[in-house]
Order: sequence, then C-alpha cells, then structure tokens
Amino acid sequence: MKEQIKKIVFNKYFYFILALILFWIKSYAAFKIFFQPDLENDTQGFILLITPISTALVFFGLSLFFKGPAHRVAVLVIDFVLSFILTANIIYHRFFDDYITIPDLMQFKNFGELGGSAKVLAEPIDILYWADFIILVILALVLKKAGSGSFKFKKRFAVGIIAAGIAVFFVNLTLAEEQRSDLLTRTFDRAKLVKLLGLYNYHIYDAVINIRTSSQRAIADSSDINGIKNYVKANHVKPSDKFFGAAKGKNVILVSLESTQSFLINYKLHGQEVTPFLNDLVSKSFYFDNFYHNTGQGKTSDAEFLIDNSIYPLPRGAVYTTNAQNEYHATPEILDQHGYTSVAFHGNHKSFWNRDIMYKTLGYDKFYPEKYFNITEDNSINYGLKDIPFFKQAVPILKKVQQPFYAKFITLSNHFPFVLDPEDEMIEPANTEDNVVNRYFQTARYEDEALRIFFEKLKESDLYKNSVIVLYGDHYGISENHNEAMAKVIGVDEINSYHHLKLQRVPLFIHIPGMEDQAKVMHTTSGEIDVKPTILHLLGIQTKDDIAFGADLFSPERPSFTIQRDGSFISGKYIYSKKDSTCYLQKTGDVVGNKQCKPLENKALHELQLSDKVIYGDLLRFTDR
Ligand code: GP9
Ligand code: MN
Repeated sequence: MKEQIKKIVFNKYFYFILALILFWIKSYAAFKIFFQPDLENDTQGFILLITPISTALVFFGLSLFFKGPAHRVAVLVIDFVLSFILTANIIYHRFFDDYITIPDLMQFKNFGELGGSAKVLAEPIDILYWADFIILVILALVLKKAGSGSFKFKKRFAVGIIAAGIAVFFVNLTLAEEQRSDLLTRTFDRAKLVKLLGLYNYHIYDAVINIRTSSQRAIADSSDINGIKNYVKANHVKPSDKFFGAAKGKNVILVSLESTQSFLINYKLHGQEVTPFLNDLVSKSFYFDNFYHNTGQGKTSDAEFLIDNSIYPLPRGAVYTTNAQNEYHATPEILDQHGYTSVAFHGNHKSFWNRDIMYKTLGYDKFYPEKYFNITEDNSINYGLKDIPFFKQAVPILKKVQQPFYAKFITLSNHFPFVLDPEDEMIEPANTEDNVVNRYFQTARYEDEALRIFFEKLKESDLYKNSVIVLYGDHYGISENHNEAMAKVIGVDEINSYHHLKLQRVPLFIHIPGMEDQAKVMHTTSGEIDVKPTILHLLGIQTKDDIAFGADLFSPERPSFTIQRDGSFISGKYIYSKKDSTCYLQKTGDVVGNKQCKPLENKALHELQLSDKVIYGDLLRFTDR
C-alpha cells in the first residue's frame, strides 16, 4: 500500500495534477463562500465552475516547460502569484464591495498605506486561501528530501495543456456572451465581468483595456489640442441675453429617465395618457420636442457623460469604463468653483458602468448608490430599486445636501425587458404582437407616477422653488428588433431609416419654478451634447473657453443640428442615415439626393473625430483650468 502511494506521489504528473485540483477547489470555494455572485440561472453556476479551469491549465501549464525540481518551483511561483491576486481581491472586496482595477492600484501612492489597511481588513480565515500553497510547499520539500530525480515533460504535452486551457476559456466566453451579449465591448459592470469570466480572466481583460488606453494616451501631445480648440471656438454660440443667468445660484436637479423616448409624450393608449404627469409638465416648462440622444454602447453612462461634458462618448465601448482616468472639465468640477456641491443617486450597484470611479473623476462630491437605500425583494425589480421608493428615499438625503447643489437622479424601472410587479401596473399593456413593446408602456406609466411623487416631495420643502429641474430621456428603449410593433405604434406601414432616426428623440424638460409663465415647446434640433452649456449659461457661467461640442439650447444663434454616434445626423432641414446612406427632408421624410446632405455629413464626421481625439489622447490634460 505504502509503496503504491509512493509510486503515485513520485509520478512526475502528480505534483502538477494536485496543484490544478487544489487551485480549482480553492477558487471555486472562494466564490461560493466569499464573493457569492448572484447566480441567475444554471449556466451561470456552470460558468463559475469552469472559469478557474482555464486559468489553471494555461498558467500551471507553463510550469511544464521546466525540468525536474525546477518544475515544482515554477508551480509554486505561479500558485503564489494567483493566490496573492485572489487574497488581495478578497480583502479589497471586504471593504469596497468591488474588485481591484489596475488604475486603482496605481492610486495607492505608497504601498505602506495599502499594506496598513490590508492588515486591518485581513481575517484569520484568509489563511485558508493559502492552504493549497502550503500543501504544495510541504510536498515539494518532502519530495526534495526523498530525492525525487530528474524528469521532464514532452513539449507537446505542455503545449496541449495550454491549448486545452485556451479552449476552455473560449467555451467560457461563448457561454458568457450568451448570458450577456457585448460583454467585452461594452464592459458594463465589474461584478458581472468577474461573474461571467472569472476573477483571473477579468484581470487580464482589465490589463488589456488599460494598456490600450495608456498607449493611445502616450502618443498624444500638447499640440493636438490646438485644432480642437479652434474648432470649438469657431462653433461657440453666444448665450441668449434673456436666459443667461436666469437661474443664477439655484440648485440643479437632473433626472435621467431610463429608456424614455419622446413618442410617449402625449401618447394615448386605450384612451389613457401614458405619461400624464410629464404631459402636464410640458405646459409648465421649456420642453424640447426635437431633442435626440447621442449615445453609443455605453447607454445610460454615455448619456451621463454627454450631459456633464458636452463631449461625445466613444464609437465602441463605454467611455465611463475605458477612460475613467482621463482629465475632464465636467459640470460638477466647474460648479465646484462656484460653491456648488455635486451628488448622484442611483438604486443599483455602484460599480455598474464604473460609476464609482468615474464620478470621482468628474468631480462629484458624493455618490449614493444601492447601499444607501433600503432595498428589499418587494421594492426592487430588474436592475434594482423601483423608481417610486427610489425617489421617496432619496429626497430626505437630498434635503441634507449643502446648497446650492447639482444633484443627479438615475431612474431604473423603465429598463428592458420592462417588467413590473402587478401592483405597480397603472395602465393595461398595449396590444401589438410584441410583448416587449406592450410592456414598455406600462413601465413608462410607472416611471411617470414616480416623477409625480418626486415633484410632490420636492414641493414639501423650499428645494423645489430653489431649483432648476432638468429631465432627460437617456437613450432609446425599443430597439430595431421591435420595428414591426413600433410601426403600428407610430402609425406607419414600415419603419425605414428616417423613422428610425426620428425615434431616437428623447424628451428634455427644463423646468424652472417661477418661470412657468414663459413655458414653451422649443423645436430646435438638438441633443444631449447641448445640455452642459445650456445649464451653465442658465446659472450665469460663461463657457466660451470650454472644450464643448454642444450649443446652448436657448441661444438664438444655435444651429438646429445634432449628430448620432454612428455619424448619422439630424438638422432643421435634413435627416441623414449613415447606415443606408440616405438623405431625407427632415419635415416630410422625402428622399433627396445625397449631395444635399454631404456638407453636414462631413461636419458630423469631423466633429466626432475631434471629440474622439480628445478622449483617446486625454487631451484635456493640456488645457488650463
Ligand atoms: C444601470 C442602469 C442601466 O445601473 O443605469 O443602464 P443601461 O443598461 O440603460 O445603460
Ligand atoms: Mn439607460
């Protein structure tokens, strides 16, 4: 018996296989016991089981290129590094409820500080995450003492093991993409990335993104900003005399209306209004009915980026995740110089869209994500806290924020797939063939009710009359996949690219208590890109030296024009679809020769290129404050 055990232990493959198995068990246990990601289905459970395997095969596979005892040393080094990464994340997660990112590591200027807090946060149980390493060290010493001789592995075997690891990774990736399409291009949430790719693959991904971002940054230099400055200056429009400073010193309350498109406003379903509160608000506000989103893959976060910076988000990926270390000159930072406090509220996890990090970069003083709210099974659905309890719980916090403030509220309930609990249904679903579209009206109706309650709560204190309230739809809610039903909804035979672009309109309300008598529906063609200079001008802050691509919505000089992230554009006269290269008359939808759209098409492309250059090159670091 003893001989048999000895034979197994002395087998040259034994140490390697043991390391693999122990590492796998440990990594899986760490997730099950410590990180506890919320698994929505069996596939996600299966993904969790296989993610450590790809890492183990690829990394431990490298040790197979070493001969004899050196192979065991290589296994130990690899296991040490992987265990270190795991424990570091566990300790970090204990405090931050998040995973480590590379820029995060860079921020700890001296490692002493890091070591200090790690000591406080480490717990005795963490030693268990080193159990495999300890076993492997002991075994290596025993084997050494027993004089296990020299051996080597076939190169083919080593390569085969690494290839198998890569194959498992691709299986993992395919399953992950099935769970969440565009996971890698759009990034979303670290918690989601780790859940679907595993901790180690996530770190590799994070490293690749960071290397790409910093190399783009490295090739830029200070002269690159000059052309952009000139362009922006040439396009700057003077603020309107009437509105400049009209809301000086007031608080700004910004509400991001999830997936809310303009066609909902004044729409009647089964003879009922879908958005009765907003419809009424139209008559008390400056309401922009030709206002478009300019977002790309970063959706809500792209909209937030546009609103605060008046710079376009990126053609692929979410600027909130790829370029959160850049220098910006966002509204919160500018308002800080005028004595404002900036805060943001959102009933979802803080790392979604990398908000926790990006908000600091943009100059928000405080972020109130999920953990500041009382969220239960009953008051949450889909992505998080329902809009009504969200506003109800947020207003008391807002009341304590030092005034004047710039406060952003990000709603959630009207999010795909538009699900509601029965008690929140306030209108019957629509009756198209498409249930997504049918339910959309119901979640929008619920959101409208939440806004009514929000205003009611604000009116209970002085906050209401001391604030300017800006409500904007963040991006479309109904994608092209639902064109058939949407054709019925908007009453056309078929949705062509003209209708599609018109459907990219989202509502914008600028509600200034005390100025209701001047309420007006404004028809200027515009977009999220224009909000920053508009707000700053209302507060009486000049923007002529700002690198901003938008133009004040109240300025009589502003051109009626806005761009879509794919290079399509909408102007007072034309609509151009980049996708099928068609030029339409804006008012009628009649197709006209492409020549007529060409000059503005070129302008749109040029403007997008300049804007992208600002972000890729991190060019705002070369401007003065
Ligand atoms: C998530 C929420 C939704 O926190 O903002 O983001 P979206 O999917 O609309 O971009
Ligand atoms: Mn959104």
